[in-house]
Amino acid sequence: MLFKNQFENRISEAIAQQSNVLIEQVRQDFNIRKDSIMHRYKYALKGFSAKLTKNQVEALEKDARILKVKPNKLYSLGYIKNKTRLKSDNHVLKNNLNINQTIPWGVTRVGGPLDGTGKKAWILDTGIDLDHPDLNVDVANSVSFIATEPADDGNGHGTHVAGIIAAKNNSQDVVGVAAGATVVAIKVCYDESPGPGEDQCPESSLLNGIDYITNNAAPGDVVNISIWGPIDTDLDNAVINAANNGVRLTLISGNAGSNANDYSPGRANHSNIWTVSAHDNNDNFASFSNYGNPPIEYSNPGVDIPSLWKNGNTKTIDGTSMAAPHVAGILLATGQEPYTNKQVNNDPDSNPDPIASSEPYVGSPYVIGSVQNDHPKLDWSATEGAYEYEIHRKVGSSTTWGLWATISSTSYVDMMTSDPDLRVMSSPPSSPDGWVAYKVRAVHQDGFFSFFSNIVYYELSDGTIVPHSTSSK
Ligand SMILES: [Ca+2]
Ligand SMILES: [Ca+2]
Ligand SMILES: [Ca+2]
Ligand SMILES: [Ca+2]
Repeated sequence: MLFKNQFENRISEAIAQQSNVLIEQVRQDFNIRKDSIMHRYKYALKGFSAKLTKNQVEALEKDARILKVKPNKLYSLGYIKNKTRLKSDNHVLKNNLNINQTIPWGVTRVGGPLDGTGKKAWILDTGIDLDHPDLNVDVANSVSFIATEPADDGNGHGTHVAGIIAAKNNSQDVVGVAAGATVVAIKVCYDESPGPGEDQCPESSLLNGIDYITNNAAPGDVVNISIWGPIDTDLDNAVINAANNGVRLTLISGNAGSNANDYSPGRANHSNIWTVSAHDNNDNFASFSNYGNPPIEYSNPGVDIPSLWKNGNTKTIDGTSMAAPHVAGILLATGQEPYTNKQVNNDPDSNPDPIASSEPYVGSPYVIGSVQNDHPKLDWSATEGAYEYEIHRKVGSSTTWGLWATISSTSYVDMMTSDPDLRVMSSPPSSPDGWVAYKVRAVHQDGFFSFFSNIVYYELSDGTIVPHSTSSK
């Protein structure tokens, strides 16, 4: 049940209190029992959910204060439930991971692990394993909006999402993108599906979770919702209003392998909302992932993702559920919009989603050596994302590379090596430890480096300088 005059902007405690008064008036006017009211919404939307009789519904619909009365919808967790796995069985993985900490490929792919200490992520999900040894859980702020179940995760999905964002950097299990960040469990989904293939996250609980974080999350916090389902403009408006109140949210595109605009809440757009599709460890778009720009901002790792599980365990699963938390971790640890680090292959919408990362992609130069007026000359093509280039050099049999020059052009003649002493340092030269050797790397304007180029070295052969190039980069 939603009231007219929904919020469009920042909500004050006074306005929220007005909502409370309105809910109570309507409750009394229509003789709705107090214990029939399940959820009261006052920060992201204005209304309540309740068990109502048909007569109550019909009467409420005629009331001038009321915008609409509608039945509850069900939403899904965004992971692939029925995938067959051989070796990544829960216990096998658990044993392997307990010997040492594993750095999941997805964390590496997005430039992690980063330090998340002191940052906070709110996770609307099946709850979180509140005493998982690899997590810092804010138990005091954790809450369940599933009346019959506590915030402690009885499923595993919410703990998995929490681990991707914030697993501790220690000697066990996995490490998260924003390692050691604090996670808060907002339970909005039942532990178990009511039946095979059935959905387990009631919209009424989801709305209450969004309402709660709108009031409780602080600027800089991030909220992850790895839940998807049918189009619902009230759900869309709730996340947009949370975003209007300064909350940053990461959402999933969904797992139908179809248009993301057909699913809420991921279809909602706002500058504080990031909707995420999934790719595998070859940057190939995941076949199950929904697509479409908008609403999708980024693609991130969502196939074969190891993370934490209920009861102190670990598990490897797939889904756009696993992709969004990678963006949440970047937002949390860096406090800024992610960099783009290449883009996905085979995006079905032909508009390849950029891959979010804490580091920009900086293309490596490939250097071609030549000789100009008896001096070594280096040439390379301008590389993607490069601001300037560093030329590193070593001479003779030295094993030490040193920074030789920093330039913004893509061509360089080393006039200094006209020194005849340098020319006779090696006889005969052997690659790449010959007379003089060079390698180049690109520098992004924010200080990130590319990998080094191939090595170009020069030898003195019968009195002539001859360039050689290593074939590999
Ligand atoms: Ca760990
Ligand atoms: Ca969007
Ligand atoms: Ca536990
Ligand atoms: Ca796309």
